[in-house]
Amino acid sequence: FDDERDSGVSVEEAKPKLRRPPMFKVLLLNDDYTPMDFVVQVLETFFAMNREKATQIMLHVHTRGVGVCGVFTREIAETKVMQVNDFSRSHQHPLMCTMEEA
Ligand code: NFA
Repeated sequence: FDDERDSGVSVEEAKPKLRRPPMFKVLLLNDDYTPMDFVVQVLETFFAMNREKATQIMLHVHTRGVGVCGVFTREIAETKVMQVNDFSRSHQHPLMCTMEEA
């Protein structure tokens, strides 16, 4: 029982010093060669967007040069970037996906 007694550190009353993890925007960059349909396919496949949302984001990237695909914790964002860039490369499109802290 000796190691079960109250240590003096309150479990119930201590302020839980929990912090939200850093968040990262996953970005898609415009280029002159990647077909619009391919970009829409990427947004549907890797970011779970419906056709309408994917088309809206694709057109935003096309006209503004860059757009946000989603905001994720570091590991998820890194995985998305790798998956999209591998997929684009495997289809020989120059589409570029990057990330930056939100
Ligand atoms: N700009 C590309 C085209 O005209 C389309 C595109 C959109 C590429 C968004 C990359 C990102 N075919």
